[in-house]
Amino acid sequence: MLLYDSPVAPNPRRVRIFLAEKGIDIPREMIDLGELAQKSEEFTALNPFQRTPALRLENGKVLTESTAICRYLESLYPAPNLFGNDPLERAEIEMWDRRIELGLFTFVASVFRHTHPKMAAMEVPQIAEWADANRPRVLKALDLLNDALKDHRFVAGPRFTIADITALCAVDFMARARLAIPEHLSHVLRWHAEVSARPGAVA
Ligand SMILES: N[C@@H](CCC(=O)N[C@@H](CS)C(=O)NCC(=O)O)C(=O)O
Repeated sequence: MLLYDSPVAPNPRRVRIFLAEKGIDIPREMIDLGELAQKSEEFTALNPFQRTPALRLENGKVLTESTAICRYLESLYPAPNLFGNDPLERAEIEMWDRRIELGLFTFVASVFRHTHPKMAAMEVPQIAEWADANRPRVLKALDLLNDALKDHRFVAGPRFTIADITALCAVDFMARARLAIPEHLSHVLRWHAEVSARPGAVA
């Protein structure tokens, strides 16, 4: 297997943290997004969507989408379990992972991609008003997350899962979009401190 990874990019980081939590290491090739290497002919042949991460398998197939890559790796390396052990837990983790990816990560990414000068070559057209429209959505999503974290220690329940990895990468990505966790969201702050202290968070 070969993982196409990009330093500092938040979606590849999801896979890096997942690998660290599993205690596994797989060979990597760096795709420099700053140099638009994702748009090269060679990488486009692997992933026509021109995004990282991507995982090339022994049989030549290529998986993309962070969650799909992690789900595949979960099947190969089941312990520790990060996707759920029974039908209800699996569904709850999936529910939260999708809520965070579609209802927080995407909003943060829109603010970053539509404001940062370095993103102008990737986000065409860059629309400042779209960033403005997404800032309050980020705050609303964090409010909802704060409410959920009143009742459970981690995003999807009492234990650390893939949903925490997605949420950690989304929340850390906020700094690059010049957004901060509001101070009154004490449960988000408490959760963020705890998950940031895990060894895998440095990935
Ligand atoms: N939904 C995809 C998103 C992948 C994605 O957007 N990756 C970013 C890096 S964080 C990328 O490759 N951007 C390059 C570009 O926009 O041209 C996933 O979960 O893997």
